[in-house]
Amino acid sequence: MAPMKLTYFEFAALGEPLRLALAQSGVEWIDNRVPSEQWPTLKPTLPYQQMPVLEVDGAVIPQSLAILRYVGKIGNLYPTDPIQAAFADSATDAVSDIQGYMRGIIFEKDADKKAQLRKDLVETLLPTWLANLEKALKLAGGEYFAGDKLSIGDIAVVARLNWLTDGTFEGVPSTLLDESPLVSSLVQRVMAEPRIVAYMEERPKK
Ligand SMILES: N[C@@H](CCC(=O)N[C@@H](CS)C(=O)NCC(=O)O)C(=O)O
Repeated sequence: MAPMKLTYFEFAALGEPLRLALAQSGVEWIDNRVPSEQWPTLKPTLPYQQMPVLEVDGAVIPQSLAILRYVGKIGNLYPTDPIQAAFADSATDAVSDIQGYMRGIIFEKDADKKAQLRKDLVETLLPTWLANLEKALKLAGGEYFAGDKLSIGDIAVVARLNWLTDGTFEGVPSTLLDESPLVSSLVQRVMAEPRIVAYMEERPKK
């Protein structure tokens, strides 16, 4: 079987959870990062005319969450127990909620509205979101969102938090996780996984 190929833009957004999950899964994969100038040519060839897509043995899988679950299933990162799988999905879906809001900020053209949306994100939405994640983790035993094992739900949350705190998303303080000890330890635990450490060292620094 040829290595899987993940095709996405060069930035984190919807691609980074998939890259972390692929890295953690241990499968062979190609990190195909498309420069924005090549996008207009590629766009009409893709199933939903959007990225990410994952190519597996000639099949082109669209939609980031479908890809994430697929990688979870083949990479032992998606619980076989339906209830635990639902908890992994809940964490992933909670990430989609905040992603929708962040997308609104990124695409807002009016500078005043953008600043207000950013303020609401940092002062209201993120603290509430983090408090809810903290509760979900506590309920699940404190370490992971789906029982006692790393899943795609943890990876989705951690990838989003990395993006929020690495300085690329303007206005989010580096102290974001100070009031969320369980979430904060989850980030450290996931980012210390040896395969993820290796991916972080090798990935393009851009
Ligand atoms: N629901 C889709 C959304 C994909 C999406 O919005 N992709 C964006 C990048 S984050 C894209 O391809 N934008 C370029 C375009 O639509 O032309 C998913 O989760 O994969």
